Amino acid sequence: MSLANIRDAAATVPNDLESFWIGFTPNRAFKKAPRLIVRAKDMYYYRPDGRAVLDGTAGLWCTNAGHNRDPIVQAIQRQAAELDYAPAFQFSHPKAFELASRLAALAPADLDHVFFCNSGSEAVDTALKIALAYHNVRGQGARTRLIGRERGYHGVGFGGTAVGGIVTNRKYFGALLAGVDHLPHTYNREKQAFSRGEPEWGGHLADELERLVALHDASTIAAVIVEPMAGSTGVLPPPKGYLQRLRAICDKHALLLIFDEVITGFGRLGHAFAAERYGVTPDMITFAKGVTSGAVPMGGVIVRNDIYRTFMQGPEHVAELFHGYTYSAHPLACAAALAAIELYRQEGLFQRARTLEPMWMDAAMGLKGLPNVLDIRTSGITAAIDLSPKPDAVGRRGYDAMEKAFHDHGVMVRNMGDTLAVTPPLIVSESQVAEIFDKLARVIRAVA
Ligand code: PXG
Repeated sequence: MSLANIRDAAATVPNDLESFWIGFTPNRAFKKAPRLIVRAKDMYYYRPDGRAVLDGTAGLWCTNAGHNRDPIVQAIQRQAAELDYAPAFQFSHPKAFELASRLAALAPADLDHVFFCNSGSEAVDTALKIALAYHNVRGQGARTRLIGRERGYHGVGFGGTAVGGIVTNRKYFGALLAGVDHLPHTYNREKQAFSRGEPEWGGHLADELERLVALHDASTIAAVIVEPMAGSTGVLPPPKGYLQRLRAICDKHALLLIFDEVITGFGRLGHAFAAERYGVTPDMITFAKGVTSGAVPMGGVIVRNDIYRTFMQGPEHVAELFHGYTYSAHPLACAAALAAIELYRQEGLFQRARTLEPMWMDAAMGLKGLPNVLDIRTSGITAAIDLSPKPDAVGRRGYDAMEKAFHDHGVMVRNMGDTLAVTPPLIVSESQVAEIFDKLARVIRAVA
């Protein structure tokens, strides 16, 4: 095709629904009845026809400050006009350092050094690579095993998929990483159903780490990675004492403990990080999503001083870590993150999540007793509702509920199979909480 023809073709190509292959989404069903959003403000999304949809999901657990907040919008606009891009390696820009300092101040204890990337998946793979390299640099290169957990979600990179524990995310993709093992998940419906917050039963499951250490020997294990509260699998708050026991076993055997806080960071559980809520300090924290309140892609890893210092050896003209991304600490992301963190601080949104939690929990638990409701779990401003699957179509009831909520009731919730997840922005008002669960009750009756 000549250049002129290409230009003509581009001008006449219809914007149909075929070309875009949407991830983690049933494409054919979506394209029959698209759920399109064209605009957003604060707690609301707006459809092409102008109808408002109450955001019960904070996008994908990320717009914690609400949508299109003026200070964040303005910060991005200013930054785009001032500095579009600076090289991520060998050169840098001031906001990257300013943001790293802000994040180090937010993180607990001596988690004082920040490595930037662009998503939760990259953050996880970065943390796993730092763990392997750390042991290498300190002369324990045989520590190559990584331990994740059943039902864990750590993004879609090969590392994150390997340590993850959601079978559909793993089974199509071959052998993944060698030398990975998994802790058992912490959910037991018989012992835990309708627990208010962190369940009493299950702390002892952390001791399974001792079994894995006995099997593989500590000298072959680099790190353990868990979500403090497992999100994507359907909100599994950690049993009381579980994370403390995991920490103690990691200490005993010099295993690095990584908390994947991509969902739990930035107020979702009422604190800057879940590490603070649970009083357990990991060796690394991965973050993404809420760091910019979803406005620009960004992720990263916060590491403890000792890890950073271990790398700061050797000739000073040689890079200490052979890892990084072209868009690490992108100026637009840094500007958005600085504005989001300032907004969280000014509006006290982490504290607000903490204050709202009892009311939130009561509202969620109000769905108990409705048809097919098998369990409800909450922690911070998150809730998951397990519906019983239709015998002939697992996941159908959940999918129908998500669709009906959006199309018929103007509220966005997400389904993971037959589990519904509700995780609104932290600016949600008490009356909006009531509205979300009121509408969900109607939806749950409609899919009975
Ligand atoms: N770790 C955790 C704990 C996550 O929740 C990732 C890593 C990966 O982040 P990126 O930015 O690469 O997507 C996540 C992402 C859901 C859902 O349905 C959750 C996520 C993403 C998409 C959907 O709960 N979490």
